[in-house]
Amino acid sequence: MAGMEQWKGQLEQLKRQLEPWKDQLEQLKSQLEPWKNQLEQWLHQAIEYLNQIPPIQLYAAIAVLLISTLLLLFTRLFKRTKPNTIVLTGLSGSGKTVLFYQLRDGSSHQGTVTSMEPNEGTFVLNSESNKKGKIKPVHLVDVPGHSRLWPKLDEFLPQAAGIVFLVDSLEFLPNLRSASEYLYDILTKADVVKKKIPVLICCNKCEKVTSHSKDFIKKQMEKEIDKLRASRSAISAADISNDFTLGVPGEAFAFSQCRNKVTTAESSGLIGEVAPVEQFIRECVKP
Ligand SMILES: Nc1nc2c(ncn2[C@@H]2O[C@H](COP(=O)(O)OP(=O)(O)O)[C@@H](O)[C@H]2O)c(=O)[nH]1
Ligand SMILES: [Mg+2]
Repeated sequence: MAGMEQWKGQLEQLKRQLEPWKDQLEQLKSQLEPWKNQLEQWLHQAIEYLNQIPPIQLYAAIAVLLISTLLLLFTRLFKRTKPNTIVLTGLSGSGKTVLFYQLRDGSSHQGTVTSMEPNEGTFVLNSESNKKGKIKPVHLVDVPGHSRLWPKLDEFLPQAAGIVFLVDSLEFLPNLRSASEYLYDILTKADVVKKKIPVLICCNKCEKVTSHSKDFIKKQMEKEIDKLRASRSAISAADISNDFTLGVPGEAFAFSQCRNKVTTAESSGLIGEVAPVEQFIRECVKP
């Protein structure tokens, strides 16, 4: 019983404390009164105005408003889900790491990095850092092209907006077979085929006079992939290791037969001739 009394007392106290607040609220209410009247008047005017407009015009206006809001929402949603990952890959020694730093910092960081782990970063390209306005950053990953690490590629492909496949155009012929095998595997990946992820075959180290041209490299790789296709389709019947087949049956393989866009370019990460790569990246990830 005593507990109850105490409680009651506390409640009384609280009530007394709230009293001044009540007054203030009352005051605020009276201050808002003229506003309320004004608002009511406006509302009245608005309704009267609306009554004067022919209904068709009114419906049209509402429809336009609705559609534009929906469109806005839709584009927002769409934009957010668009991938911005560019995968930089190719055989070891083709110049991925140098190119990565060249794109990010505008310098090659010669000899400071020898990592088997992917280099990864999200940034605005160095060449764009002086541009005004908001530029969408690119998520660039340097995926080592060692067979043991190929699963790494699968990790990044689902979010890839584009693939830069680096080829060493100095030491091209000794690596032709393995580079073509790697490219073959990329071009037959389900993600790449279904999402039509663009691939840039980037013939790197082009500043050297002894380097091979992109046309030569393209032709040689097409020939090599054509050979691979024949041998692999013989295996595939029993053991399907590739997600998709390449090219048109009965025709010599050409990159133009791929469902995704495959283009070639020449670059030199070492001396910073990377404009074609930057252009490719910006075609895949709109700024
Ligand atoms: N001449 C020349 N050498 C390059 C170029 N890019 C990279 N290299 C050299 O090629 C070697 C391998 O480069 P790196 O970026 O580590 O290749 P990664 O294994 O693909 O990451 C290094 O000795 C680089 O200095 C280039 O554009 N021109
Ligand atoms: Mg590297």
